[in-house]
Amino acid sequence: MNHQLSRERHLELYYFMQLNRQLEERLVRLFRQNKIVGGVYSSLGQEAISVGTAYALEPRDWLAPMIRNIGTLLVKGFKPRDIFTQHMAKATSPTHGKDGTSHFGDLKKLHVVSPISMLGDLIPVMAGVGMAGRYLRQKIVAMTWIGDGGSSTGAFHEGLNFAAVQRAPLVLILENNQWAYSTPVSRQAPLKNFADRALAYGIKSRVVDGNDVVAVHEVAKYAVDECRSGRGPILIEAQTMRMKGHAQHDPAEYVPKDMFEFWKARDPIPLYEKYLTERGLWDAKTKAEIDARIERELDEDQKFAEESPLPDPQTAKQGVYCEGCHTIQADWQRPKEQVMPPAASVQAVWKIADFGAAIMPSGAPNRQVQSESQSKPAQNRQQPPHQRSTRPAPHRPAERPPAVAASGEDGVHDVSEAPPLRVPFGRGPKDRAYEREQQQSRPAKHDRPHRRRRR
Ligand SMILES: Cc1ncc(C[n+]2csc(CCOP(=O)(O)OP(=O)(O)O)c2C)c(N)n1
Ligand SMILES: [Mg+2]
Repeated sequence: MNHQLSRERHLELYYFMQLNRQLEERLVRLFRQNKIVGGVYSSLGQEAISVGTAYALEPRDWLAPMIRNIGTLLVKGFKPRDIFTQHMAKATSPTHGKDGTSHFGDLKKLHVVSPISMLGDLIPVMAGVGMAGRYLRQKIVAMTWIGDGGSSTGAFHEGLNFAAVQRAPLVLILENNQWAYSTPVSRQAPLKNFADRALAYGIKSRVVDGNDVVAVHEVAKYAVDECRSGRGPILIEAQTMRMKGHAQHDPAEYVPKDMFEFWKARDPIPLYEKYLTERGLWDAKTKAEIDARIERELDEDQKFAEESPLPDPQTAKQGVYCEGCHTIQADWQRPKEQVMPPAASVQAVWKIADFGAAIMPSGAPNRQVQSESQSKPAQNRQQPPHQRSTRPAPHRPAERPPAVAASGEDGVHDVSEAPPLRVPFGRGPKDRAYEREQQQSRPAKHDRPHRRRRR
C-alpha cells in the first residue's frame, strides 16, 4: 500500500481509470454508429498513465493533454458529457461543436490548455505556462505528455532545451507505448530508455512502469514536488503498450499478436484491482458500487450528448476570432512593483569580453553538467549506430520494469548542480539564488563605491 495515499484516494484512482476505459469503449461504439465527428484515438491499456500523472496535480496547476489523454481531462475536472459532446461536435460541447476529439481546454477554471499538436509543440507552450506562473508567483506546475514518436521531433528538443535552460516548472511525461502509428520504438531512437533524452539537456529523468498506476502516481508526485520547489523540469518515461491501432481506422495488423498477448496480461486495470484486493482496500461490494456509479454517470451523459443538437449553421462564424470575448487577466500573486523599474533594474553583469566565450560567474567552480558521452575520452564514446545492438523490438523483457528506476549512470542528472541562472525577470532580482550569487561576486565592503540600497 502506498502510505501517502488514503483509501479514498486509492479508490478514486480506480474510479478514474475505469471511467476513462468505459467512456472510451462507448466512444468506439458511437464511432461505429457514425455518431462521432472526427476520430477516436484509444488509450486502451494506457489509462494508468493519464490518471496516475494528472492525479499528482493540484487545482492551481496546468496541463495540456494529447489525444490519448482523456483520463487527464477527467481527473482535472471535465465531465464525461464534455467528452461525449465534443466528439459528437454537438452545440453543447466545450467548443460549441466547432472542434472534435480532445481539442478543447479551459483557461479560466480548470487550467487546461487545448492540445495544439501531438508532436511536441505543447512542450514549449507548457514551459511558457510554467514560467508565466513563476513570474506571477503562483507556485504552479505545468504538465504535458509526448509519445515515443513525438520525442523525435524538433519541437520536442527545442522545447525541452528551452524548459531546461529556463528551469521551467514543467513535468513532461513521455508515453512510450512501443509504437508511433506503425513505426516501432526500435526504429524511433537508438536508446534503451527514452528517458535518456533528458541527458542532452542536463535535467532529471525517471523511468516507470506505465501500467502500474501507483508507481506512476508516485513518480509523478515526486516530479511535481520537485518542480514546485524550483528543481524542474523533469522528464518521466512511462513504459506501456498501445493496445489498439493509431485510431479507429487502423486495424494495427503490423503489430505481432504475441506482443498484444504479452501486454494484455499486464492490463493496468486488473493489475490495480488485484492490488486493491490484496491490500484489503476494497471488497466486491465497493467495486460493484463504483462500477455502478460509472455506468450511471455515463448513461446520463451519453444520453445528454445524443439528445443535444448540432450547432446552428448561423454560429459557424462566431468565436473564430476574439471579439472581446476573452478578458483573461493575469492572476498576479506578487506586487507588480517588484518586477518593474526601479525595483527590477539590474546592473549590467556581462562584460564585452565575455561574448563568444564560456561565461561563468566569477568565483564559481566550473561544474557544468556533462553528459556521459561528453565526459568520456573519444575512444570510449558510444559505438557508431550501425555497430550498436538494436533493441529486440518489439518485445519487452519478461519482467516488468522497476517501479521507479533512475535514469543515467549516477541515477540523477541534476541541474541544481549548475550555477544559478541570472534571469532578472521571472526568477526576479529578489530571487535568493540570484542574491547569493551577487553577494559572492561583490567586492569586499570597503572596496565598493557607496551605492543606494535598492528596494
Ligand atoms: C506534423 C504531423 N505529422 C503527422 C501527424 C499524424 N500523427 C499524429 S500522432 C502520430 C504518431 C505519434 O506517435 P507517438 O508520438 O508515439 O504517440 P502515440 O500515437 O503512440 O500516442 C502521427 C503520425 C500529425 N498529427 N502531425
Ligand atoms: Mg507511441
